[in-house]
Amino acid sequence: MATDTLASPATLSHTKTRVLKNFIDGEWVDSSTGQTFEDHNPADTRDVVGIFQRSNRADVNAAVEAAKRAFAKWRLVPAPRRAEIVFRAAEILIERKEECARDMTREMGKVLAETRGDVQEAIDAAYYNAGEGRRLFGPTVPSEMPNKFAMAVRQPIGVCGMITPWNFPMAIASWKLLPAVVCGNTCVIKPAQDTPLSTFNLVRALVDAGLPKGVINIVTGFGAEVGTPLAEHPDVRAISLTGSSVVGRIVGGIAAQSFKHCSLELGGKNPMIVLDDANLDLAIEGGLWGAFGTTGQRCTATSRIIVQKGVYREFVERYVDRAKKLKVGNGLDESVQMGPAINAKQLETDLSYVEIGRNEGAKLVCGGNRLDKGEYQYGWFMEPTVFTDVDPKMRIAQEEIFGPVVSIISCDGLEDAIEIANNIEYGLSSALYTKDVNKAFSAIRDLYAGITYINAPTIGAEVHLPFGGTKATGNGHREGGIGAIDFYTEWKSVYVDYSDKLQKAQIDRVD
Ligand code: UN1
Repeated sequence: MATDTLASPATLSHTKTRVLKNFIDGEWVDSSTGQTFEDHNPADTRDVVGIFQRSNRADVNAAVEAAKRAFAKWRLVPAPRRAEIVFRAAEILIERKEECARDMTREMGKVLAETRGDVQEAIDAAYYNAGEGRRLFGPTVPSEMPNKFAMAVRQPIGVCGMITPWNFPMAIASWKLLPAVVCGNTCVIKPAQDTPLSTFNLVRALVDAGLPKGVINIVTGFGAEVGTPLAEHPDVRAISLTGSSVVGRIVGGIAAQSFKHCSLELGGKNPMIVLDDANLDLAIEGGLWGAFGTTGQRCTATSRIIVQKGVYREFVERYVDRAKKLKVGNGLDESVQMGPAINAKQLETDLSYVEIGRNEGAKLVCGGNRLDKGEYQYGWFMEPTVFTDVDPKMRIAQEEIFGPVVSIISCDGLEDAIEIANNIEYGLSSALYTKDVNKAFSAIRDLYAGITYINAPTIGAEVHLPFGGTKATGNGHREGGIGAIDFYTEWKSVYVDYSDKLQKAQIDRVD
């Protein structure tokens, strides 16, 4: 088994087992524990995609130390120069898009078209943030005083810790790392243990583009052993997590102890409303993509479809008919439409909700079973699953499942639909299908969520608009676009008095 180094950047292979060490201060280093863990292909668990370091607090400390040293120099590199490295990384990722996508399908399971999209999202984020290197705008305002200049500049925060999920292994890492480094911060990232390889592929592109040592460090391992020490470390000044609301509560609590900047992107239970006047073909197409794309493993996945009574029956009939025909399998096969669950535990959760839904009295009209025969025998597959006649209060309509299980709920009209949509713990994404512009704009105003789509499903956010949600979906920060720049910088207000005398603000008024 070959151990990867930066000297062999372009030799991604799709059959070998990669052995990857931690990446600290530009060097590949073993974990201080001497232990490793395996990353398995969820479509075929016999395939070991990689062997990674099972790290602990000592490794986190070493990485934070390296990031701290690197920060002393990196913060002084002009932002446009920092951004040029990110721009070059985008060009490198374009060249490596196909191999990165194949690596990602192998470690994460989603179909190739989607992993190409995930890599593309990192490319988009790189171009966007590279552009920000020449902006990083701050206000310059007139002073109340004569001969005095007033402005505010953005300054980097220092060492930032990132904890990323497995469902968008490269895109979400890019949402965090790229604005952070363009703003002049240095980073320690802990990728999800199910999908670390894609983070290495992203960081490899940045290093090949010229990123200096210590600016981004990777420490692999498990939440309690790596994530917690990272969130606790006093020299980590900002922490950004994408994960479950349960983990968010823990990380947020830890971060508060040392007054870290803390950005939490957490769960969702995203509604798609279909009104009587909707283009049903479009709504069915969108509902299938929203619910079963990425095997339902998006925080933005469409997990509740709220359909007005007049079209309910037709929608259900046609939707279920299509859902039954979706081709499930290994995402490396281009004809497959839905891949496996990420791991045994997630599949178990998905199947447990099938039971919960049944027991609650919802009607199981499609799927519900594990697929484990023939081509499926070595993977974590299940059928696309649809419940109808779901009461909005049922657990299957309230709790995030993160799998291919969708609940269809009927409603009387827009007002009723919005009430159902909002009556939930989360507020990430939402969608409405209608041809009525008045209804569309009312829903844009009244759906209490961070994202609303009109005539498109709940997934498909672009990198230059804010991404995040309300209520238990987060703590008010937004990723993407300028929100990320806000998170990774601190304001410094600057007053330059060139009057040559003491001018007392609010007191020496010029009338
Ligand atoms: C997620 O839902 O976990 O908006 C991230 C989307 C993707 C990102 C999703 N661009 O569907």
